[in-house]
Amino acid sequence: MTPLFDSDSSPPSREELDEGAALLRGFASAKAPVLVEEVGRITQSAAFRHLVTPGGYTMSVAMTNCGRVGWVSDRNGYRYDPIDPDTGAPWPAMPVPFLDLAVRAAADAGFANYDPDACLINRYVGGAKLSLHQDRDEKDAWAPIVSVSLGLPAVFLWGGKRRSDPVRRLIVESGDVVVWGGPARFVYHGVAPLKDGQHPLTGTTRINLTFRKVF
Ligand code: MD3
Ligand code: FE
Repeated sequence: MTPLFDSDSSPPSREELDEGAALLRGFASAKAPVLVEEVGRITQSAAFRHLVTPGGYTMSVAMTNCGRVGWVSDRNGYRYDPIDPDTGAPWPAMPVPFLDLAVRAAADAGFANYDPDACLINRYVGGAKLSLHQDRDEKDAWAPIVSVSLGLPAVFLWGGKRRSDPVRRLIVESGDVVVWGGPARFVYHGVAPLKDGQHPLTGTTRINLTFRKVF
């Protein structure tokens, strides 16, 4: 008999974080090994790299993309680009298990017919962090961003619509999915420096998939 859930994890649950924002604990747990395997495949043709911000800082998080466009940054600014600037080739296609998971998670959180064009893949090692920011380069301001956490746990920083708003801290673990759209779409957020550790799926790293509707 196939167990419904891994013996070491709880059944999936949904928590409304805010209007338009839902935390689906364990939603991706059953598919996590397949998702990590697909990340390995993607990075064979589009390797993880440390992007440089327009301010000249090299990001501690390593990134790559799959889908019709990818998020990139350099000294000239941020953009979505159909071409990987490191290879000159289009980004790898979005794997079916990625798309399937993102669409099911969005629907579960109340966003029907989700149709993401991009998936940014972030890799954190101990000490890597993502400073407080808004994701505002996407044309569709209502469609959700779907975030899938894999591997080591992290502390999400969850603020408000203004940078100066108070910030909540939320622990996310492997298999947890956050969907934020509609009124929660432009909330400031980030990730606190990752604590060192070992995870059976991802070793010394945390991987986060963020699905976006760009066009
Ligand atoms: C959004 N990456 O790549 S969600 C990004 O864990 C990015 O790598 C995060 O933000 C990561 O642009 C994924 C983190 C997060 C936490 C709280 C939020 C996003 C949020 C609260 C509101 C809206
Ligand atoms: Fe973000």
